[in-house]
Amino acid sequence: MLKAIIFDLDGVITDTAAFHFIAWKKLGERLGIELTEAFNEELKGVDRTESLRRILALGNQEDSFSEEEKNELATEKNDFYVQLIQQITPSDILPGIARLLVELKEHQLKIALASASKNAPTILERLGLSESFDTIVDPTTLSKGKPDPEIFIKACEQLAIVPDEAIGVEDAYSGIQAINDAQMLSIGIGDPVTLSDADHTFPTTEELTFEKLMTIWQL
Ligand code: B16
Ligand code: MG
Repeated sequence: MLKAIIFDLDGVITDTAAFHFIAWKKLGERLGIELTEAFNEELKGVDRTESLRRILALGNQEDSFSEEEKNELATEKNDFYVQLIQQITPSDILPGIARLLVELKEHQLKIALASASKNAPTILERLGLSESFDTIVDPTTLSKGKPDPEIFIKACEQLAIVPDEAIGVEDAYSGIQAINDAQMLSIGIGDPVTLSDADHTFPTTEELTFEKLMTIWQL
């Protein structure tokens, strides 16, 4: 029996990738590392520390900083990112999501957030969606990031359900791997080729309706 839907944040509930890009690009410019939008795509769903490691590796600067200095660089990026996300409003909720969340609640389905972002609670608040979620996984409590299934398994534990009673929704390849390895039904939002491992894909969140989710669950 379907009991819950577990959502990723960036790329599913709202699009914060552009803000992450602006903030990483600014840090990159200071360090003499040029970031492209294509490279930013690969950072989707990847946590802050690992994103910084990949950026420094891109500029062959991985060994140029101590762990403490790397923490300072990550903080510098985050401070700028936090400033940028203050401009988020409920109008930034991706199409169809607000309605879907209401319908899930009307049908007594639980709703959880499984985001790598430590800023997720702030973003949900800016979107006016804090009350819509029954639980949020705290990424600081995890030992491994996506594609490890830990975050989705933890979301199920927090909801007191088992993974085969839930659907996971993700826009990133690594997130789909995490959902699949958690033994949950996976829904991808985006390019069906990139997300070919998902059980089902929708090109945008607009197509992700309550009716379609129910049909997929009953297949
Ligand atoms: P923060 P998701 C991820 O969110 C983003 O896609 C990724 O680009 C970001 O680096 C990560 O959160 C960590 O975010 O720096 O705010 O902790 O897709 O897992 O919702
Ligand atoms: Mg995402």
